[in-house]
Amino acid sequence: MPNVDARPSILSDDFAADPYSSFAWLREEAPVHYEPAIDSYILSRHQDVRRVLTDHEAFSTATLQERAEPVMRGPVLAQMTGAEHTAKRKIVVRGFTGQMLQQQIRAIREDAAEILAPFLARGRVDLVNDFGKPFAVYAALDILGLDKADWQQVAGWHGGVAEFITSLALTPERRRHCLDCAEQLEAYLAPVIAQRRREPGADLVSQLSTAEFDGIGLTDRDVTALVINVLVAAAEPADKTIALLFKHLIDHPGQLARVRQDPGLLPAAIAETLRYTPPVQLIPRHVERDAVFAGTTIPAGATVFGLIGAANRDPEAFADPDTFDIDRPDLGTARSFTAAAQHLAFGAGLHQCVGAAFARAEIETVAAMLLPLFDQVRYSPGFEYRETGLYTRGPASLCLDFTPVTESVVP
Ligand code: 2IO
Repeated sequence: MPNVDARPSILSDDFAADPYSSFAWLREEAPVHYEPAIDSYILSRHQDVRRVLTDHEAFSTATLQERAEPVMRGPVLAQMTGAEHTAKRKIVVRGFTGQMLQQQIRAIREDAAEILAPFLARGRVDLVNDFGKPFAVYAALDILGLDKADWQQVAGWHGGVAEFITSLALTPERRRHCLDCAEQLEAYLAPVIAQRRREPGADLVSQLSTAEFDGIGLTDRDVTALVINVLVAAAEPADKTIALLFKHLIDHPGQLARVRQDPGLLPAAIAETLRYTPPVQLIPRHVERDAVFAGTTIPAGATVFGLIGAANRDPEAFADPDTFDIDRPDLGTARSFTAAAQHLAFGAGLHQCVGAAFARAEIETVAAMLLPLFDQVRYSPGFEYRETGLYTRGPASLCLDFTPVTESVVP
């Protein structure tokens, strides 16, 4: 018998405190790691995670029927296949690219300036809780065309929905709370969808409400699920990415100075942040047919998790993977937000993140606004850095001091 206790479970406290220190062990010693508590297999090598995400015959997204559908109130984009997937994905893509994206960038600048305003004269901000979380919800509401006056309510419901999707184990009480949040969000959206069907605007809720697929419109259930899908997918990773970007830059003052001098380096800094510390750390798939990895068979019917965080630190894919380096030649910044990305932060294959281009524009816009404030940026006295989350992961807070400013940040 192997000494099973020597295997660091991804459900252990040690892993939760710092998953990155377990990744090398997983890739080298347990590339097919079984977690009995969640009856799932964990894959951590870059080529294996990519294979799970791109071999759609062998690995499907059927896991989302249990993992997401109860709180999404219907099927999300990632669950769809074939012509339906292609058609509906196109509708969603149009909602935040091209002309729509240009408008959204203007809204993002206004949102960011508004949320930041009270902290400027103080010269102190918690980039996660004061800024990132409200900002992430604002930006998602902008895409959808929902009322930002209701942001706090929506943020609360979003929290419950996201908790359901990203928890590896839920108590019955928490499960009930998450489902309550989802039901309230669904009830909140119902009259909005009815109104947009009557008087459509340019927003994504209107586009989904009036779209036709094979001559048939989407049902309320279909629209609701896609709206919640976009809300969660836009809001959940955004505050984490903003905070992680600034944490890494502050920890690497030379790279921070260069990015401040030349914001043209921001896409590289964002791409490297996504590689080094992806805000979505794992992706589940349902195994449709027996699959062999590193000599071990994962049986049809099993659930498998691709560990993006570990894949992105695989020395087979990236030289010196545990170093944050915005100049790394093996990242390929230009393709980092496309289907050709080498890092797996946006997934890969047919279901690769539909919002990648939006995410890049969003984070770049906000970071370009924050950078000029941060000439003397430092951690606030007594601040202790801590990350939370296994599925989606980011700083619990990021308390920063900077030189107070009195004038507006929006030029
Ligand atoms: C929302 C987990 C934040 C997605 C999910 C049910 C489906 C899909 C993802 C990402 C990130 C979220 N899965 N986005 O991993 O839409």
